[in-house]
Amino acid sequence: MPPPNETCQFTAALVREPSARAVGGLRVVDRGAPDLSGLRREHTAYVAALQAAGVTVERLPALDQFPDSMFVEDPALVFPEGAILLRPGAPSRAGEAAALAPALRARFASVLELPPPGHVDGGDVLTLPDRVLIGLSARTDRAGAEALVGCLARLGRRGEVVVTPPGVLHFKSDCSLLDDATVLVTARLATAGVFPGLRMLTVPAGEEGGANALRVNAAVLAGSHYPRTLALLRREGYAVVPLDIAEVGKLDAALSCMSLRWRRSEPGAAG
Ligand code: CIR
Repeated sequence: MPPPNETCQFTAALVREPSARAVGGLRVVDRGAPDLSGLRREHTAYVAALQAAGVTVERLPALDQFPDSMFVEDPALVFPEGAILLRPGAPSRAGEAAALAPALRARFASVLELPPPGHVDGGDVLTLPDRVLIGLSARTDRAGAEALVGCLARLGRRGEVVVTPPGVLHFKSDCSLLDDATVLVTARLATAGVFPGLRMLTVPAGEEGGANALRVNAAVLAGSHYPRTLALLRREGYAVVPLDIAEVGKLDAALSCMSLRWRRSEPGAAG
């Protein structure tokens, strides 16, 4: 019997259209400049995959003043019980949380704000069934992570501060939750001891970028450029949906970062 999968059940998602300036987004690793029509094509296919998985997707308009704003996962966290506006760690992305605030306030009865002075990117935050991991990184500092533990407690969730492997942009660049009992991880994160009690599937060497997959209801969205990771997931019985992420990959992004996803808690509730 497949493991239970409550944590990756989603009914709703927010995405933001890529800006015409998205090609100027941040890049730590130079894999060449992305192509705007390719970014738009990949984003459109991603939205279609979320919809095919049973999610109602709402599209927010592009924001030209924030080239990276299509990566809507980084300025906020969302849960069935409420949302948290974060403080992204890259100066060029700092204003994205305020830009997202009206959309979240319209959809969630409770919207908390991460208090200053620390910083957290949503890409560093992995929600597990019983706790929320917050990876320290170049974008997420100790003050931000500890403040986030406080915000999570207000929503009834337990936060735990962990460390992102050196040289990795975001904690979730190296891992994803596949179901309530299983994480997909890179070898360098598998040895960090941060997933006690969970089964780990390790992506093959050379396919580290494949660790950022996205379980949505019955589907696992995964980068089509990682054939051995796709084979591993299929062997384990997951319903894999391969997606081209070559252009977003040039902006150090993959699959979790292009949406905020949540499960509407009960009929009639906000969100
Ligand atoms: C950045 O450096 O912030 C963007 N170019 C990529 C953000 C990707 N976000 C994510 O993986 N959560």
